[in-house]
Amino acid sequence: MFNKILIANRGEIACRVIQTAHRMGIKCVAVYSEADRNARHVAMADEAFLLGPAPSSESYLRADKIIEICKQSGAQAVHPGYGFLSENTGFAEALEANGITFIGPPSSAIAAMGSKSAAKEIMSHASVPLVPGYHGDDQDPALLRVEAEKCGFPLLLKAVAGGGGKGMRVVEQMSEFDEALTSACREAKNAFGNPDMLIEKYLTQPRHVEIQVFCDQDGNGVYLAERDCSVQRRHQKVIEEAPAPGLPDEIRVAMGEAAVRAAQAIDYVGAGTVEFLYDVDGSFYFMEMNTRLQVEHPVTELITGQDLVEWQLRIAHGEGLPLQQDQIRISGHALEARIYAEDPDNDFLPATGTLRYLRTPEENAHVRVDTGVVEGDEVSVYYDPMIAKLIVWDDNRDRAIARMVTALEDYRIGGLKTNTRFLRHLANAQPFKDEDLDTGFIEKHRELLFPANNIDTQRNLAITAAYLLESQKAAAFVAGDPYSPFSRQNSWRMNSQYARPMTLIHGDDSHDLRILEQQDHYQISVDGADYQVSASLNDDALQVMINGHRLTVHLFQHNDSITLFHEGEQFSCELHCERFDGGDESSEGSLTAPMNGAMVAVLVEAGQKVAAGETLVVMEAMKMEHSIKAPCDGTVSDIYFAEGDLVSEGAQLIAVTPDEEA
Ligand code: MV4
Repeated sequence: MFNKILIANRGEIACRVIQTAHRMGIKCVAVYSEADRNARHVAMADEAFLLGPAPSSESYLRADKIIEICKQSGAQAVHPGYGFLSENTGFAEALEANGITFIGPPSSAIAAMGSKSAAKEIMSHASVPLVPGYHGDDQDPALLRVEAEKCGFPLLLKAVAGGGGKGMRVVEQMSEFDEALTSACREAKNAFGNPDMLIEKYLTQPRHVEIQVFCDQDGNGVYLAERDCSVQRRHQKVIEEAPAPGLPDEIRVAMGEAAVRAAQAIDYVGAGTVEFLYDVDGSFYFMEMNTRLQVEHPVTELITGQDLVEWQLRIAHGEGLPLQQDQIRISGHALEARIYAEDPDNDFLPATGTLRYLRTPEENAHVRVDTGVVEGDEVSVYYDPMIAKLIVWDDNRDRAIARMVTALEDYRIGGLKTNTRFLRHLANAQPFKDEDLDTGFIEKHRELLFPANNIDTQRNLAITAAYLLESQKAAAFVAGDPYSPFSRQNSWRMNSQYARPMTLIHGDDSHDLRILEQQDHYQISVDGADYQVSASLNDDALQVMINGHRLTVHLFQHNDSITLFHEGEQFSCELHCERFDGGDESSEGSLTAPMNGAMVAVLVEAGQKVAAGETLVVMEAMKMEHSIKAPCDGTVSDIYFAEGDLVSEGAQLIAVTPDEEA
């Protein structure tokens, strides 16, 4: 087995490959860009080398530098992951030329699958079912018209050099064909440098079912069941699962055997995926073959109990297939959700920012998190904004879905927008549970998947206020002031008639709260609605009883912004920081503390003459400042607290002798 390999990738897949390699006792070399200097995969590797600046073209795509680092580090093989150089024939060839093993298929196999028409020609000879249509080299428009007539309508024009949904055009009827062909060719020429088209019968409600295949260097091949990746958005997979719901065993076998034939037809070695369009009538047709380990491979691992990266390493090192076909068993059901930094409410625009708060579901036999980030990491513009893959497994699909919904609720991310709420609504949608799956799923169920926010704003504001008060006490306790009224964790409460003000901003609305601290709870008034709230805080979890309803929520605060997480929903608001100039009647002229707080400024000295209304000291609480002013002309006689002291509500802060008394 290899002693040392280099992972020519980043993010979750780099971490994932390192995990398996380390389990097999293989040393790992990571490569990184300047933007990934502190990335998780760099920390996990045994050694790491800087490739260059952040842009992929200057880092992860620099094949020459990667080969140089292999020589420098003594790495015997390279795992390319997916994306970047994973399907780059030049890179595979250059590695082989330098005596370094490419953990993937022969470059000839990658090349063979690079062209849709060439791939289809190979498949047709391997008796792999193809969508009826035309995929010849003759691109004479007159001939294409004849082929279109034969195919029937609706038909699909597909760019031979296209992929991932690019360069496709549906033609409903013959009268549209010429214009569609002209524009499709023009687009393909501009996008791929190749105007050639193939014609296919258009399947209106296909599912995307793909087979995981593995071949060893002796030409043996097996399939490890299938994955259903129909739930996509603009050709980006969103949720993948294995096995494909409702796929009859005989179709599984026929599809798997066709996929193995497809792989063997191109002398494939290693992990590969053969994608099929699965039609409503039970027919299936070759779509394309991916010559890399797919993002969604974990769902196959969970239902087969196999580590596909271990298979890749063993096969790349010359070993035979770890299992024969009749030894491969599938059990249960697995789902994968791709967690992205993106904004579903803004057309899924990629989001960037800092992962200021990151809490992941507990991992166990049912829940797996493949991620390349940790709390505090930046999600940058340079790379795919995937935060993690959340994979769940259970005995059957319904239970697996339930686990996914719960795991998504437990996946809490603060600091940038993510798609977790969308994913939870998708996994929890009845049509998804009913297996109403086809590639148009998301569009078809848009109303369900993008529900309006119906959160209880006032209730959430009251809970947030309780959180702020509890976290302030916890902070005081941690600050080591056991005598501070803030630090009494158990039943500390002031029996006060002073209703402390707090202003919270939610969206464009400002909400003035009034908080009365009672013996064992807060009385919180929000926009006229009254809440009896008792709460206890443990790290980010707030157990709260509000008007008799007990629940647990999680909260995260960054500066003045607080985000509340509950059942997959998020609620954010801002603590309004304002200078509170004694506007409340109870503090008018009073030289006592209007609430618990800290002294932030003592502006006078004992013996100093002061004028009525002059600010003497300033307190701070709940990010608000309160100025204590002279009630009359006079002389400061005593100052009882210094700057930085914590003071209790009602404590005498300063004394002023009025002039008439002097
Ligand atoms: C099709 C099709 C319907 N009929 N071919 C999309 C990307 C590329 N992999 C092939 N694709 C399709 N080819 C015929 N003859 C529908 C799609 C398609 C699709 C396929 C799989 C997963 C998601 C998809 C989303 C839109 C269209």
